[in-house]
Amino acid sequence: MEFTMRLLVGIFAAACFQLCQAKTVTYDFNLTWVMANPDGLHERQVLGVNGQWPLPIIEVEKGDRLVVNMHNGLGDKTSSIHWHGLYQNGTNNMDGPSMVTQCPVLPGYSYTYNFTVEQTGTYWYHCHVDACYPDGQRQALVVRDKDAYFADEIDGDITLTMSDWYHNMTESLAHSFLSPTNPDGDEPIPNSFLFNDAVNTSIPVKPGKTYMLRLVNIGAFVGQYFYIEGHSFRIVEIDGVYTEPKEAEVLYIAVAQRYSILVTAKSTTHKNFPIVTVADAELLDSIPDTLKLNQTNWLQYNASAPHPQAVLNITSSTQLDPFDDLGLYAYDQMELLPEPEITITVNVAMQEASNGEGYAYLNNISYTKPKVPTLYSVLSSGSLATNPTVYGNDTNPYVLGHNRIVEIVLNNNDTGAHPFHLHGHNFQLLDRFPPYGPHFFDYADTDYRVTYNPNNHTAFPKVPARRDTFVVPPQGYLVIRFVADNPGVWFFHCHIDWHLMQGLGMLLIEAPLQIQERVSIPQQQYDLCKAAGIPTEGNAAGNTEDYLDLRGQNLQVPI
Ligand SMILES: *[C@@H]1O[C@H](CO)[C@@H](O)[C@H](O)[C@H]1NC(C)=O
Ligand SMILES: *[C@@H]1O[C@H](CO)[C@@H](O)[C@H](O)[C@H]1NC(C)=O
Ligand SMILES: *[C@@H]1O[C@H](CO)[C@@H](O)[C@H](O)[C@H]1NC(C)=O
Ligand SMILES: *[C@@H]1O[C@H](CO)[C@@H](O)[C@H](O)[C@H]1NC(C)=O
Ligand SMILES: *[C@@H]1O[C@H](CO)[C@@H](O)[C@H](O)[C@H]1NC(C)=O
Ligand SMILES: *[C@@H]1O[C@H](CO)[C@@H](O)[C@H](O)[C@H]1NC(C)=O
Ligand SMILES: *[C@@H]1O[C@H](CO)[C@@H](O)[C@H](O)[C@H]1NC(C)=O
Ligand SMILES: *[C@@H]1O[C@H](CO)[C@@H](O)[C@H](O)[C@H]1NC(C)=O
Ligand SMILES: *[C@@H]1O[C@H](CO)[C@@H](O)[C@H](O)[C@H]1NC(C)=O
Ligand SMILES: *[C@@H]1O[C@H](CO)[C@@H](O)[C@H](O)[C@H]1NC(C)=O
Ligand SMILES: *[C@@H]1O[C@H](CO)[C@@H](O)[C@H](O)[C@H]1NC(C)=O
Ligand SMILES: *[C@@H]1O[C@H](CO)[C@@H](O)[C@H](O)[C@H]1NC(C)=O
Ligand SMILES: [Cu+2]
Repeated sequence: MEFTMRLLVGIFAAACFQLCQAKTVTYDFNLTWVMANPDGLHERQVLGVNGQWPLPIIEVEKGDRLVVNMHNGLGDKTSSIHWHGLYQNGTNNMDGPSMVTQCPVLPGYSYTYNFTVEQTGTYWYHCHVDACYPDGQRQALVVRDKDAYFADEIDGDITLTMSDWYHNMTESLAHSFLSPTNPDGDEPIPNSFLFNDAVNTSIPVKPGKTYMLRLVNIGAFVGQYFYIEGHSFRIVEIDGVYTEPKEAEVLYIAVAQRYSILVTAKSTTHKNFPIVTVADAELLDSIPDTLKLNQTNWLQYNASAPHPQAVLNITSSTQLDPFDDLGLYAYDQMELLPEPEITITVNVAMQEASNGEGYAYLNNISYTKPKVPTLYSVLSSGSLATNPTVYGNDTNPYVLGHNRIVEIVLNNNDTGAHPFHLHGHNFQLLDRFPPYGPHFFDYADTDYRVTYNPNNHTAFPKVPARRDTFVVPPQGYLVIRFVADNPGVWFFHCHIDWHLMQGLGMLLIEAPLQIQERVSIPQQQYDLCKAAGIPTEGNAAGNTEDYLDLRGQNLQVPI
């Protein structure tokens, strides 16, 4: 009897802990231009919030409701916010990508993002309209977790961002990038690299203490190698998914990826140790003399001791040997999903179109925005919502049945690496070729490429790592799997912002009939479209009479 009572009290306490603790965290974000000079080399206009830049790191706890009232006070630019890595389960209209799940927010208009956070770990948020977030509208978002399996071990929790940085406005760079004067699609070369939106940053630590460092690449283009002189560390989280701890010395953090590591400080107070980031020079088509590829910041044990520059005993970033994320295991032991019910095989290619501009293609389609945000096409098309024709030819739509097991095979026909991101999910990492390590760039400078052969591949891990952004090697491939258990329209795209502008993306329209049951759009969000002259009903061509008649749809520039 007493035991039963205690059990009941226990159950009640556990339930209350979940319900009673959950709170609403509200931010009012007035987007405004502000001046900043984060690298000390050039002052420029940046996209700030309430007159401030860098943007605030958003902190919530699991179960919290996050409300962000975004007002566009920029005057001359549209905006939106994507909550990178958060599932938006039931709230697809809060996901943020313009013309996918909402209209772009015009200057003078507002959009209220309002959703619950049911995950834990390290995320980030950024603008998701064209040519926007490299101007500064991006920052980390942290979901704290007192119950993390390593929580008892850590004495401090520190968020560290890294990013490429341009001195020019993104729109001006985009204008010369997507132009007949640049048929090869050479990406703009950054002017510098930032660490916590600054340079020469010191991170104070106390001897003997253990810190969780949340590393987030909030850049638009360049991956970063990361290590700390004289220290190894344990990886415990990637992209919001706890991993079995793995000792590592060097990481490669592609744009949009997150790694949380545990670092135990030495028992010294005499020295400071360089935190070293080395830009992935393989991504850069040219390297100006003025560009500092490697950066030194410090794990600071003693503010009055010297802060030495890193001593790099390498001549190229390719000599660094980062930990292979395929070698991590999900801490929750979720096993390899069974054989897929839907397999999507896509080919990545970059090439010059007939107008002389360089575009990017998945199976020869360069993602081209529809006339109606795709989510609104789902909501207005009734039973035709399951027919991909509705969503247009060049949005590259795939309709996924509810709860189906989906496999995506990405064969890279390009000589560059690409970090691919899926909205609304994380996915299991099954295979990648070539693996991280000395052979990763083997096919970068050859005419030869390796495509995935389902009958001859490396054995898949039993308990795969999961994450939401995964790098496909030059002229190699990757294979991922997930369950379509989150009804919504989800973008799958390269996270190099320049490549997204070139069309390197496609749409997964997951369980459209369930979307119709679960998602409702507040009037404020429809009004916004009206102001922008964007229809909120109809197929990709804006046709509300015949959803299978796509005449007038937006089409890509002919190849
Ligand atoms: C950062 O440190 C370097 C090397 O000491 C120095 O040249 C540069 O001026 C510093 N920049 C800033 C903004 O402090
Ligand atoms: C946003 O900031 C701008 C510039 O400071 C100001 O003019 C405007 O009134 C603000 N709007 C809101 C809704 O706070
Ligand atoms: C956020 O959504 C919840 C649940 O739908 C609703 O109760 C609440 O009023 C909303 N808050 C705002 C500020 O819109
Ligand atoms: C970038 O800014 C510099 C200096 O203002 C200018 O000379 C250059 O043309 C700009 N480049 C682009 C692509 O906008
Ligand atoms: C590190 O930066 C310096 C100065 O930019 C450069 O000389 C050196 O080659 C760089 N090393 C690597 C590995 O990029
Ligand atoms: C910090 O460094 C300074 C300069 O090297 C040294 O004089 C001092 O003793 C150090 N402090 C501690 C607490 O080790
Ligand atoms: C650089 O030096 C470290 C420590 O001395 C060594 O472990 C590493 O192998 C060296 N790297 C290269 C590329 O020589
Ligand atoms: C793949 O790349 C080769 C060599 O660049 C090119 O000839 C071929 O057309 C490409 N194939 C596709 C499907 O993009
Ligand atoms: C893409 O186009 C190339 C050349 O026109 C063709 O050979 C190839 O089969 C196409 N690939 C797909 C997946 O449609
Ligand atoms: C769109 O795709 C359909 C079916 O694949 C095809 O019949 C049609 O010709 C395409 N339309 C255009 C304009 O490319
Ligand atoms: C399987 O793939 C490996 C590695 O690419 C290759 O060496 C081997 O020849 C392939 N075997 C068959 C039967 O195709
Ligand atoms: C979304 O919520 C449903 C329950 O409503 C759950 O079954 C599913 O696993 C969730 N999906 C994700 C990706 O969280
Ligand atoms: Cu890319």
